[in-house]
Amino acid sequence: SEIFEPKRIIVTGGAGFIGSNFVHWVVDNQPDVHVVVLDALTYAGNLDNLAGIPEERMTFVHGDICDEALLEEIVPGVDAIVHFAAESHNDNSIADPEPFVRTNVHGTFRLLEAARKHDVRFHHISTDEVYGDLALDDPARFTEETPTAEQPVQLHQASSDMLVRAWFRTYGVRVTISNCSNNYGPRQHIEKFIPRQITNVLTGIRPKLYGDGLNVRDWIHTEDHSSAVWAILTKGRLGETYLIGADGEKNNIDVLHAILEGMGKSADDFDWVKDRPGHDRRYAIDPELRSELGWEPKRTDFAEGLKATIAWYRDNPGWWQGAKEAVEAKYAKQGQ
Ligand code: NAD
Ligand code: TDX
Repeated sequence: SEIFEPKRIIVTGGAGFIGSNFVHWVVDNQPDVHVVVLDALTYAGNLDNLAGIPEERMTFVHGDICDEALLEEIVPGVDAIVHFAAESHNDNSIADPEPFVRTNVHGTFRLLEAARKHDVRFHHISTDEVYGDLALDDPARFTEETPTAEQPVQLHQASSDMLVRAWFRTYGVRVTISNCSNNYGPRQHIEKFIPRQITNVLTGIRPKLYGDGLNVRDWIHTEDHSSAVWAILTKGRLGETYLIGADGEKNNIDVLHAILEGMGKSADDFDWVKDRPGHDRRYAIDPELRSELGWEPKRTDFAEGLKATIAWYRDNPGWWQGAKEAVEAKYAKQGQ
């Protein structure tokens, strides 16, 4: 099948965790591509995430994906929009869902309208959590056929996926969707599980484990997510949904033990805290991407990846220290 070769792409949410890792990946691996980052720099966005990228490779636009007039300025003439911008943290969505509906649903709608008007290829970054959760002993994993979930924390993500499918079917917008499992790696916000615990240890706070610690997440290094998105953007079938995963299932307590061990702490050096309401038990991806697009994850050694991630937070205290107190104060208020 034909290979799509975009030369100028908009990356929304490119100052966030996964988006910035994708921008670095494109700059490092696709020398002919110019990236336009569109990011509102919410609490989760950080311009430092794009430090070191030369001007001739990237243009940064500070703005909101819901801003129709701004999209009219920057979308004409680009070949593709790769859409990472979102409210992404489940604990926040339980506490206050409104920004999630605004950015994830209305923002995706605005981008789809701009892509339709200017005939621009659109790739939508979604998440495995739209498929709800699995029992710990379920032999099945999520596939493209798994029905979408019905919990509030997932509905805004599932809704945006439905919009994308509708804009393909009704208006013929050239779309693809990917639903990836849990990412880890450098530049992840310290509200998330792995960076929260690493920076807890670095600041002398005991790590915090929700519930019984047996919830399972399917971990993938963010670099592998980036290469998978590029494979889908350039070789994926239009209208298709692709699940991205790297066979990385682990329960939270095992991940925490690996962090503690890697940082010279004893295995019981942490606190059990209040569980997340409606806490999804297990996410697990059955990736069909490999055979179809020839994509393979490379960073599948979790111990090595975790070690590198711990080193990154240790070596970059200036990146996270300013946010630490407020993040922990917010969690303390929630009993977490
Ligand atoms: P993040 O919270 O680190 O980054 C989100 C970025 O979007 C930030 O830079 C923020 O400033 C920007 N943004 C938010 N609202 C915006 C708006 N209205 N206009 C413009 N920019 C806006 O998120 P992340 O972890 O990088 O996740 C990105 C996407 O990938 C989300 O949809 C998330 O659900 C999905 N995903 C995440 C994971 C994971 O493990 N983190 C796994 C699979 C899928
Ligand atoms: O302090 C903590 N202690 C703890 O036990 C935190 C922050 C989390 N947890 C648990 C909850 C989850 O079982 O760790 C697991 C991972 O939590 P998060 O990092 O919040 O990720 P998760 O809820 O699994 O959501 C992630 O995957 C789906 C991403 O953050 C989402 O953006 C993505 O859509």
